[in-house]
Amino acid sequence: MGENMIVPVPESWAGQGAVDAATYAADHARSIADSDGFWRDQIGRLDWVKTPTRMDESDFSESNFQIRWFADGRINVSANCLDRHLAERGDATAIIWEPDDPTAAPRHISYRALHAEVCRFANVLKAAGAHRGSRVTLYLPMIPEAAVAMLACARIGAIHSIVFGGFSPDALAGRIQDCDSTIVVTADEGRRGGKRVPLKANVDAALPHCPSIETVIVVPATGADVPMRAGRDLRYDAAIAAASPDCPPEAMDSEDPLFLLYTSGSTGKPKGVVHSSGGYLLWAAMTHQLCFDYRPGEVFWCAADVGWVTGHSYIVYGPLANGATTLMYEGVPNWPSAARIWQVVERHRVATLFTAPTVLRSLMKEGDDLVLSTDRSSLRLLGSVGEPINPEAWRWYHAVPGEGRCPIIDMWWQTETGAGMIAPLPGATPLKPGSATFPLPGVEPRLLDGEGAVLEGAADGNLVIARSWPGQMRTVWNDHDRFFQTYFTTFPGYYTTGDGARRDADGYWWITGRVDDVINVSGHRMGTAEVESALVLHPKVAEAAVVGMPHELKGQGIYAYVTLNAGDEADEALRRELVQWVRREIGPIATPDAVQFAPGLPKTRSGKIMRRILRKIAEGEIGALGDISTLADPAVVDDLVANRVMA
Ligand code: 6R9
Repeated sequence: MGENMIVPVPESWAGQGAVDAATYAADHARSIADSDGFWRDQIGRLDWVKTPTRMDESDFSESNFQIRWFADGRINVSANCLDRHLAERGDATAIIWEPDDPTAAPRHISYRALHAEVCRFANVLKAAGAHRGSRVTLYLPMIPEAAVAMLACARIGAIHSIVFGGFSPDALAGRIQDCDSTIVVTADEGRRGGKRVPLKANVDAALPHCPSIETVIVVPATGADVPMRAGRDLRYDAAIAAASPDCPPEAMDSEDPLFLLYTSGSTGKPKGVVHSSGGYLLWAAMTHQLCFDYRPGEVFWCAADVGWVTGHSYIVYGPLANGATTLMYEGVPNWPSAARIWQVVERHRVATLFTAPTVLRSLMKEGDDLVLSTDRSSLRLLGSVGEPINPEAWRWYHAVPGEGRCPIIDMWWQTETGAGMIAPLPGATPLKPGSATFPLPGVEPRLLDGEGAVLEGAADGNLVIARSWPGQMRTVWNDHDRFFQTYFTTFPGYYTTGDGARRDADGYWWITGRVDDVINVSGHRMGTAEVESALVLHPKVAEAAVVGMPHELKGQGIYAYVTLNAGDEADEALRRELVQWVRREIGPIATPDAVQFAPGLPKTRSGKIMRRILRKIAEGEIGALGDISTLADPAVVDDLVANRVMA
């Protein structure tokens, strides 16, 4: 039914959007046929210290591999997000901060005030030794100081690496060690859903393993009394008060890294995805403006965390580059009640809400009354990101919160792509519930079969991208070879996304989910290998295999098969201990939903675990295990099926 249902551009939008259907078609066609000319027109979205004359110089081939855009341009990202807005909208609100506690006062921070604070903090960072190219790790709650710290790094050309506040001390340590950052910016504690997160204590637990760190800057977010180590730890408030508000922006090369962000892949440790200054900012700004039809004065709310790429591009860089008012929410959407998200919309007259399907599914089951008890007349647009949105959630989002009048912008993209790639434009694109619709200008998606042959017309296959775009990641931190191997060798000449997709008879794109060993839990990427490594660190675990399983709210849940060392007893206490163990090793987002003790795992004669079979069992599709004759010991399958865990 989904494929045939078309939701037309609403009356109220006809002729209203910045881009109509004909303009979109012409722009997309030109971006492919005359890429150079198209981008020469787009670079004017930003203020350059030196306007680039060179556009795309990327090449996906092995012999000449490079991703490079606007190479002779010079730019400062913080100046684009702050300074250039001061003359016209210095007193306009840049950030509205909504605190976790609904009875606490929100903050409104003007562009002028944000600019001053960023300059001061940039001077604090400089005094602590940060400079062009050095790495600064940010481990912060959702407070305005997170945006200040990002922009302050950008101002002096230091590279920020944000680590989500839900990650454990070990995960934090690994991400500090990989990039040898010299400074950590954190808070005494974070607040989320009425609970406290001991951020400074986590930093203290991580740092014995991080010799590169010289300075820790601590924002007093809750006022908790945390130990401060003399000579290493500084208080943010005291340092800011003593710093000069004068800090000229550093002129960076377009290709200089702006930030790195660790993300999970199908193998090995998380990769430090490196994004550029010029190309990334242009992509974030352009997609924010086109997809959300941003209009001056409106309140834009991306309800993500700055610890994920969505927060980077659509809480901070895209909106601020466009001079928007961006809402930053400290808490979670369903606390103290499932009405909170809509109460925030009402309180701040939000025009655009951008959230994840997992949030919608959890709110949907609480019924419509909580939504209907709020005034959502300010809403003009609704966005969805992070995972495929199921048509039921889409229709609910559209009909109930959106009152049938707000287009749903289902935007497909990845940490690696910098910002949106496949998404509707609200005034131009008739929608289909569950489809991300069409590629944005500059994006050339293709479908390939398993052998790499291009599929035309209506088809199902591997989603790849045939040419570079400005926001594409430039490398994996410290491992350019891994970058090439991971993304450009499966299908030579293409960027491999790791997602599967279908193109229907009308040309609409439907993302079907990951085709690799990455699972998507509540819109958060998790490498199955990471959870397995955490499990086998436990002294009683001999071997572990982790797969995704369908989960009503989370989209996918984590299903772990665990083989114990000989002599160790499988019982409920150990099961609970292993769940806690993984939470402690990685963080609560990696909490296994099901743990099955297995005397053996299904392996080929060459010793490879056959995950296909494990996935089917976790999914409960035990009638469809396929060919198991190549297994070294087909009998293990009977045991796995018999002892399947219902989560
Ligand atoms: C932005 C972000 C990327 C993976 C991606 C895909 C899934 C994201 C989606 C979507 C279907 C959408 N994904 N948006 N699937 N429709 N609108 O989420 O980045 O954390 O790197 O995850 O998320 O599977 O490959 P990231």
